[in-house]
Amino acid sequence: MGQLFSSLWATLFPSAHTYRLVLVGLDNAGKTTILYRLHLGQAVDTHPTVGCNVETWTHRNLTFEAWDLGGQANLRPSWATYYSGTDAALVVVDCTDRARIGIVKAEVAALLAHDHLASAAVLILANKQDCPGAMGPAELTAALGLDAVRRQAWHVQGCCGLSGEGLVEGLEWVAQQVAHLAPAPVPGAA
Ligand code: G3D
Repeated sequence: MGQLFSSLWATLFPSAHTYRLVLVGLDNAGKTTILYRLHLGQAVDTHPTVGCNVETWTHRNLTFEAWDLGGQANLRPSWATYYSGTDAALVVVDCTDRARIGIVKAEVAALLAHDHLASAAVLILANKQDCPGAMGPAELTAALGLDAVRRQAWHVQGCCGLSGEGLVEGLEWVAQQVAHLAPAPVPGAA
């Protein structure tokens, strides 16, 4: 899987552009597990911001900023700093955590309403699909009310952070959405 991701990054995200991705979700959603599974290496920076830690991961021409969405509305203004210039937002959801799905819905609604994310692609990673009773992508789509979302391109991808299943498919969708950002190669250029 590690080898797969190493070669995949270069194909999916051409180096002519620096891609900025944010990865968010409630605590315990599986963000850290997924970042390690993607073989991005160690976090290069951790900066405490008001009420939470923002971790930065870089790999080639990709930058990931990752943090917990805590359900505290007073923290949201500080996230604007990190949303600025974002090409894609990846939201990790623990699909076994039905008790907090209302909080996830409110957080996703706030994220989608953010002006700095108006043109970002939004990938919802429906994580922990290996667990019995986990919400599947269709159930999660309904629970988050995504069918009403028109402003952004969005996609719900079932995945398992532990095995990596579904992550390639999710990233392929992101890559398709942001493909227009890399300048087209000049014909005949070396
Ligand atoms: P976070 O970074 O979003 O807070 P973590 O979440 O990546 O720390 O993951 C929280 C817990 O969920 C971890 O378990 C991790 O192993 C588990 N987890 C992450 N993804 C999956 C998955 O797809 N399936 C299953 N079954 N578990 C997953 P621990 O026990 O270490 O707290």
